[in-house]
Amino acid sequence: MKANAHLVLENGPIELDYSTGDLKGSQVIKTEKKLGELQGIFHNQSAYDAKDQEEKIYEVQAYFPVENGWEGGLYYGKTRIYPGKVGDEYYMTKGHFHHISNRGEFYWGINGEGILLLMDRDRNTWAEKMHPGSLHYINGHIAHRTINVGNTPLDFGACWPSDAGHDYQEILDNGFSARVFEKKGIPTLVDFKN
Ligand code: M6P
Ligand code: ZN
Repeated sequence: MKANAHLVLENGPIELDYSTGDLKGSQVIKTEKKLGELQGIFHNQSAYDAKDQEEKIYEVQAYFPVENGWEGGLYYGKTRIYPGKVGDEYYMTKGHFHHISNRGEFYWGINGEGILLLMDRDRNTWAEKMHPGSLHYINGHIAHRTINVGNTPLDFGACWPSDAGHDYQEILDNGFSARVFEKKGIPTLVDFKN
């Protein structure tokens, strides 16, 4: 019997490399953040100014199967943060709340050693260790930033609602209420609440 066209099995549009988390396929969107695009993010401004502004700090590969803002869809991302520091502060993402604040997100560690910094609307900040296999549920209303505290790239995956959006303003204006510095070779959470 002849197979119906709609019953023929095809590959999906995206393939996932499990060892690196890399996404492959024509629909993968790649973005990168150079140090010069992270103005105001790091604590030590003179150490920031002294560095090569063209250095790549992190890059994101993403799969957006539905239109931005679509209610009920999901987005998928893989981020790589390169190892390094500005002064004693480790390389990290900008960090954000969600534009629709109650939308949650999953993160999971793939390669490298990191810290997930979490902050509520009252500016209470706490942190979780990221490592290969770590899984992190980020509740709605919680700002999230990832930090590479190792000597190798930090790769992590993410999945979030397609209508969540990014709200960077609070972080650009006031930062997180804690930062992670290397102190005597050890990643140390330092309170910046006051
Ligand atoms: C993850 C997801 C993305 C986010 C990226 C980089 O992949 O949370 O939505 O854009 O990390 O983080 P940021 O946008 O804070 O720079
Ligand atoms: Zn998010």
